Amino acid sequence: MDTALDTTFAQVLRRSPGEVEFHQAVREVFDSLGPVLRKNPQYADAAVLERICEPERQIIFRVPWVDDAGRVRINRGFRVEYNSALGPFKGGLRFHPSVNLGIIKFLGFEQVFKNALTGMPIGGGKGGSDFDPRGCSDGEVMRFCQSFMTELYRHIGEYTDVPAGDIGVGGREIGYLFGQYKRITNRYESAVLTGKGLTWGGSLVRTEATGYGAVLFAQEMLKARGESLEGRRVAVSGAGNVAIYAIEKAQALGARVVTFSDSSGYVVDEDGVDLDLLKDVKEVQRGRVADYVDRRPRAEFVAGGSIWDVPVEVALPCATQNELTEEDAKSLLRGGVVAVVEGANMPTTADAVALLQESGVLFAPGKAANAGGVATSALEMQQNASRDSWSFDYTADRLTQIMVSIHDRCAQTAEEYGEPGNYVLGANIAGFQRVANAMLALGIV
Ligand code: NDP
Ligand code: 2IT
Repeated sequence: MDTALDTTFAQVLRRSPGEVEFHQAVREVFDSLGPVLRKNPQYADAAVLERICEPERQIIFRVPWVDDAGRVRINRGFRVEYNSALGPFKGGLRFHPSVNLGIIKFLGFEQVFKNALTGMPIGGGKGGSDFDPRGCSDGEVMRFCQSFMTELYRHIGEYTDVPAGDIGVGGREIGYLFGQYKRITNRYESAVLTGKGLTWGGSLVRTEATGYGAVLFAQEMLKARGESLEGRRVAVSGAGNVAIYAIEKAQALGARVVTFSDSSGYVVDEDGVDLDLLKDVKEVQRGRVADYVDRRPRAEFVAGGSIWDVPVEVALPCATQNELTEEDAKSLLRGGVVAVVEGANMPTTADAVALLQESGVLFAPGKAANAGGVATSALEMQQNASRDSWSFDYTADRLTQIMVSIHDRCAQTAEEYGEPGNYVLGANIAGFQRVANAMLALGIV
């Protein structure tokens, strides 16, 4: 790294000790920025780098709730309002026991650049809680969401900060959160949250958008090399919102998805995933991936182990951070992988990314490839602002245009900086420049 980057990175380490995922996310962006800083001394003069690393506001709060047994439970709530140079803070809420401030900061930091890449008027933020919805009744989830919103409501708003879903937060949770916001504020402020249900302000295609978008990005990347997804063997990790709709789009484009997973193991289905069955298991029954094989005798469930041991040509990590390590990258290379596209946020470790890139594998970073979700959230905000709702096809076309333009922006930027095909560099530089230029224009704030 350059000296300016070194100094700022040392400051990040000093200010945020122990937040390893946050350090990893900053490091990954900084590794791309040397040439931009040399070309643009005005960024250093205005301390853009230091300011971009420091969230504008960080909110941490107690979330008390009562479980079905009448026991009082306490969780910790977070909202990190990272950067609002381009628009209101925008980003999801994650409910998972692993959530802590460092995780939310890494996600918020990534979100700033991702949202910039969409070309839409949205700043970056992220929030969540160490609450574990798994095993909770609907009533418990509702009471938790109501308590969470009883503090969060004062910090958010259509023009201020617009949360959405992430791991553990889907349509059900957004419903309970929106209901409590509406009740407390006595306002039907639709655009305060995105990912809403279709009858109360939600947008068609938002549910599908992240997974669809990641596959559209994969298709563009392959197309740039004169290849396609047609007939490819594909692995998609996870079995949640992003994974399910990545599988759906990959199959629609003629690929054969042979494996998916959750935190207990992975399923191999050589006949290709039966998506109706998977949706029933996950979206209707809220079950585990192992339940899929009970109803699909030819499929196999492998407890533990690594999904990346399954030989495939295209890998889509769609579960969680650091789920694809250097060892996994070696397995993928042995299995003949040609493209890795991140549906999740930072699922690939830094050494794994380096190995894949050195080996000539096409690699798409999450902040570009999974931006379809937040971009469609911005489309939901547009529909809410104009009190309109668009058709599925119109919204899906907008998503496609956005993913193609993110792809092209990353590819062109990489080329401009002398590293054609380096989508990590392209995404980081293009995202950074859009935020940095807005920050320069807005003065020292
Ligand atoms: P969901 O909660 O719907 O699903 C998460 C899935 O990942 C579950 O199947 C979960 O399994 C699995 N998973 C979680 N941790 C692990 C692990 N350690 N090993 C294996 N599997 C694991 O979340 P989403 O699909 O919404 O989010 C997935 C990823 O995509 C996250 O990184 C998120 O930040 C990112 N993302 C999401 C967007 C969205 O619009 N939802 C937009 C952009 C990015 P289990 O049930 O066992 O925990
Ligand atoms: O990581 C992400 O981009 C999301 N979880 C979606 C954020 C959003 O505001 O739709």
